[in-house]
Amino acid sequence: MGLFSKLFNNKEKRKKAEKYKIGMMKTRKSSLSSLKDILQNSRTIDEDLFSKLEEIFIMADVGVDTVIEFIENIRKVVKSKNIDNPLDLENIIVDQMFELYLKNEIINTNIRYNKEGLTVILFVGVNGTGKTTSIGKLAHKIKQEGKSVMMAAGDTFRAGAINQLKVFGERVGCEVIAKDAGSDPSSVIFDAIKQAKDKKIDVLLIDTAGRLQNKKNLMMELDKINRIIKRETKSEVFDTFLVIDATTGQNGLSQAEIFSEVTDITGIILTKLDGTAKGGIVLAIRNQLGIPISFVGLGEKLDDLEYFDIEDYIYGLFSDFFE
Ligand SMILES: Nc1nc2c(ncn2[C@@H]2O[C@H](COP(=O)(O)OP(=O)(O)OP(=O)(O)O)[C@@H](O)[C@H]2O)c(=O)[nH]1
Ligand SMILES: [Mg+2]
Repeated sequence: MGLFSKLFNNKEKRKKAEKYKIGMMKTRKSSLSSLKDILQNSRTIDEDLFSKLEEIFIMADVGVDTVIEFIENIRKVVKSKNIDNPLDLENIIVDQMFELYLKNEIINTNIRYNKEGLTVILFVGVNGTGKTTSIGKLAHKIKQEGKSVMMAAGDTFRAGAINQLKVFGERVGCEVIAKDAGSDPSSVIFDAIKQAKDKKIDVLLIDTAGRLQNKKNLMMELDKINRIIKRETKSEVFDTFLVIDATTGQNGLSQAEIFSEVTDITGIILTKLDGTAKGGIVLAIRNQLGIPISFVGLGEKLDDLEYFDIEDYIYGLFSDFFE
């Protein structure tokens, strides 16, 4: 039994990972569905088998460079342990994926709470990735954890966006600070921080507009917002979460590169992992960007946002192996 299988031999752990198992069904049942069959129907571990494995993980959007490294690691283990039964690869694949993710550094996916007072979290990302929905979900989660939350409608571009946030505010039961459409986002943010501080709110979640203007404008707008947050909270430390839609695959990675160039991204919220067969994108993000994934969206309901957890994620990818 591999290290990872041992870990998931535990009922409690499986229960905790259940959301990932359900949410990642598309990836498991399409991109990775042939994995088990291929291992069962291969008689030896040879180049043909390795190239089939490579193809499967590339299909799942793990990213070519990452897949090459991953397969190479599997090859090494097979060689050093003299493994010749293809079925033994199940455990090796799972354990090596775990190692690939954990190499180098410890990943802190928690919110950086400001111990001195108000914690501010800014949400950025292109159109339709799920910023507003994720704010609603995160507000719900933070409230459930016993903290008070407020939202700021910093997406003043469309009236619809402001209303959407207000609806989330009602559902979650928290106040939403908003001005009319067309107002300066910075002035909404300024007001929201003031009110949140006056009311001794623990966490303020700030929505922003998703249109990806040219890089220079984006940079100027985010600079201005960052300055206001730092000045009004008297703190240099706050989280900026970049929201990426998992269904956009490698395109999401380029968005992350652009945003990283214009502002300091502290974490990624990867949404719609439930809606894609290419859930391997998590590993590509990890390997190519080096920005931690803080949360994943696993559905449209209010409680479908989970802290990113690599063990649960790998269980979501390979739970068929454990059955
Ligand atoms: N299945 C699924 N749908 C999601 C998830 N997160 C967001 N969505 C859906 O994605 C759509 C867009 O979400 P929004 O929150 O409006 O996206 P946005 O980034 O705020 O969009 P703009 O304000 O237009 O920039 C909505 O229909 C959401 O329900 C998720 O994790 N899973
Ligand atoms: Mg929005």
